[in-house]
Amino acid sequence: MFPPTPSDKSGVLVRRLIATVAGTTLAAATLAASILVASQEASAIGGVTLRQFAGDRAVGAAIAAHHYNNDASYRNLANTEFNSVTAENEMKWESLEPSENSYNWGPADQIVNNARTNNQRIRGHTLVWHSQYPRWLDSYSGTAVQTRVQEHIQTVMSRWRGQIYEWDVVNEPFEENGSYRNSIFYRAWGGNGYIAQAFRWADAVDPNARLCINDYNIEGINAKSDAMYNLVRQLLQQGVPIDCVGFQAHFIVGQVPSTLEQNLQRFAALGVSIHITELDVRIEGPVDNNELQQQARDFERVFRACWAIPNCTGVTQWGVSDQYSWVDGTFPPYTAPLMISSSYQAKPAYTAVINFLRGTSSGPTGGPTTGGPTTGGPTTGGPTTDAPQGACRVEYTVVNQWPDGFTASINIVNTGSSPINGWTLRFTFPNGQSVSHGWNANWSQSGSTVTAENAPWNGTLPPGVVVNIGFNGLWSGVNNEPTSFTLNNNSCTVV
Ligand code: 9MR
Repeated sequence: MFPPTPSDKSGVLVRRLIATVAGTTLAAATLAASILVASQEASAIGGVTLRQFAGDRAVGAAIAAHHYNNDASYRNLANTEFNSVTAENEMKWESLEPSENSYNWGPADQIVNNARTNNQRIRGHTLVWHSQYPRWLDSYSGTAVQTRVQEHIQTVMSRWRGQIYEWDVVNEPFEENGSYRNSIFYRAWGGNGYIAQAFRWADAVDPNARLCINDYNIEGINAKSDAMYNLVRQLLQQGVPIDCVGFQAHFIVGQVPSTLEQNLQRFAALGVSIHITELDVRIEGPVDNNELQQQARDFERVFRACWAIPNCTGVTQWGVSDQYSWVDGTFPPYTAPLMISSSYQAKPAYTAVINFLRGTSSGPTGGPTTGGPTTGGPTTGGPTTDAPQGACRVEYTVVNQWPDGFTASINIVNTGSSPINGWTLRFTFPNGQSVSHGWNANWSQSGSTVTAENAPWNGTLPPGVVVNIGFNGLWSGVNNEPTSFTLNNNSCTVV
């Protein structure tokens, strides 16, 4: 393992804490200004939905604003089945800034607002990508490109600071053979230095967002995923604030790589989280039932592979239904790559995934009344003061440890009988450890006491629902687990 250096990480911590205060204020102001009502819709597919069994993971979909506006069935399924959304195109640079300094925020804002209304988390996609950047950028080179990339990251991430839980900061940096793509960014920096720089700039803007590098054809072990693995390891070693690797997972039916599980696990073992960001499994038309059954096995396998890894944050499919998938236009005669059909019916893949999720979901009733990581999020006004409410259970797990660093995951369960609205978790490190970067909460530390206040999207904690938070920390000598935790000043059971 190659830990981040302590000096770099403490610098990151100071920046993160300062920016956290600013981000919290902004998020609270935004929330106060909006009246947000959780969706009461029932899914058009059936009585239960994927998101009800997601636990603390994301079951997401890429959303297109114009289909959302024009197609009620699409909108219904987008709202009811998924607890996480990604803008399919609306947050790309060419969409946001088609002419220099002239921004088109409307469609992306709408996706953010709709997601918040429907208690969904939002993945940001994508900041630095060789494709779908505006043509005007091509008139620049060298440091002029660098300046504009910095402005782009700052402007875009600031707009939704505190509202986006994961950002694809860098997208598709590698060629298939594992060499760096010769993009405008690669040329402007004279090498791969743009990647570390983009993460540092992104971290300075929204230190609580999980910052990802995302690519395709890195799902199995091959030259490209080896290159990605080595890059992520080096970035961590250099103290670059990278938190996550996105595996796009654009598959052909029956061709999910045999090394998928092994590959995801080697990345997770680096201490980063992982996300299956753009899953689809295309079939060569005309589609027959055997192929739909194979597609179901492929989908279930990907969910299983993710769910087997504690720091796999979820699976996002690339679209809502087969109706508008990018696949038909790009790979004819391939078609029908998603879990929901073009007529908005559940396909065998949907059934396989919901059965898998039902089988693994925890919680008092198997989970059908809970909304996973997004429960109640946007309707709460952020952390409250420590009003005593409810009892709690906490599970603290060191999921990875290296010579002076570690990653910890904390599950918090409301074991009381009424919802907790706004929460603050406190615990004390026994051996001088420190938090260098946390996620899914606003983190701070004073002496050995650590405080984690709910993020805007997970402030409401219904009875029996688990919320997962985590952090990367530093340790030396001994790294014992904290033995007592309080939630809103109430002692929690520790398991
Ligand atoms: O699905 C997107 C499609 O509508 C766009 O035309 C296309 C343009 O390149 O991008 C598609 O999404 C891509 C994603 O942003 C990055 N990974 C590959 C996806 C499929 O091409």
